[in-house]
Amino acid sequence: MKNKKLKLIAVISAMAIMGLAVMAVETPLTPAFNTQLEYYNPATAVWSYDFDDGNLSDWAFYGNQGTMPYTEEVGNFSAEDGALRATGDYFNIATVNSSVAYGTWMFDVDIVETSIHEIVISFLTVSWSIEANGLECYFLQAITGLYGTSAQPRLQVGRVIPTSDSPAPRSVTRVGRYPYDDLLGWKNFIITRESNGQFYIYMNETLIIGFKDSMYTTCNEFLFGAKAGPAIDNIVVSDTVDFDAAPPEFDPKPTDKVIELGQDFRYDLNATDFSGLGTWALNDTSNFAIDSNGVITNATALTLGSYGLNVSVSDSLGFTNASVFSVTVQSVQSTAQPDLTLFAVAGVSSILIIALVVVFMKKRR
Ligand SMILES: [Ca+2]
Ligand SMILES: [Ca+2]
Repeated sequence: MKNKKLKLIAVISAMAIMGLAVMAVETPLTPAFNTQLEYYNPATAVWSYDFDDGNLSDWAFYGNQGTMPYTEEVGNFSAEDGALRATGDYFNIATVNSSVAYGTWMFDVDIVETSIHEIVISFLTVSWSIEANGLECYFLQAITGLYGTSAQPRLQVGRVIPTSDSPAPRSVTRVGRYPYDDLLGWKNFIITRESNGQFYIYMNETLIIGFKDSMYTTCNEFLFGAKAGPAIDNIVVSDTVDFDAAPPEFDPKPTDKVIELGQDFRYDLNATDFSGLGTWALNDTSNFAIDSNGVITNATALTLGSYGLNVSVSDSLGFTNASVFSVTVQSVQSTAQPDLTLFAVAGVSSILIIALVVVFMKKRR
């Protein structure tokens, strides 16, 4: 467990994987962003285990195998080396009571390759069953080999919801994935969840995945599952967010705007961040200005054309997020108006037809 202030240097390399859920298909892997920080605020743990006394009496062990619905087998774990290590022949599942649904989950995992290439930590489990191995949960999954259609070692995060499907009564939504070639060995994980549902997952204090989900608001169990080999240790769970290395989130994301020539431009942007917002900035300060509340206005009379704006916002720790959008200034005439010409033509045509009909009828008399 880390109980000292982390001192690291920050680099943000790219922004990705925030927000939208991706259904459980093998989509191309997208590098997430690497962020590090100097911010860790240790809290009082709600529960913790370092397994150094070898006592596993609070934990329950299960095992399963095959394809869904899984059959129940004997699961086995040992704490002989001071960590909770899976030792049984089948897929071993260890569970312990946990009521934390918002806050911080910290743990170390010894990532060891197994025949099924998968380690699961259902850190927020509402309910689960042997047959489905997780029914209602948020999970972190370490993939060490061929899994689905990809053998790329990776970390995946997602949500499981129950369904009426058979024989697999659950639906898995992977909300984020992070390719990582050097995945084997002991790795430190920190997961935080804010009251608005925002999750961040860090590996070795580097932000790897973020997503927002509010389906599950309670928790009953913490679950660790693997075939023989992998272990978990130094689990510390608190009900406060103790770690932040994430940049602000735009809320909502800026969108393209259109104004008419001669109009003033005003756009009030918003962003949220657990540690509080720092400063706003714009690329084009000759034509636009942005104030400390994220309100963008024109700094000069805007001429016809399109302006590409890059707006950035930092948090109080210096982590920055940016977004790109455009402001288009169009002439007043180009705004959509009802086409009066067409009505005029239609009107003239109607009069002509009526006139012809009248003439025709007169001739028949
Ligand atoms: Ca230990
Ligand atoms: Ca932050």
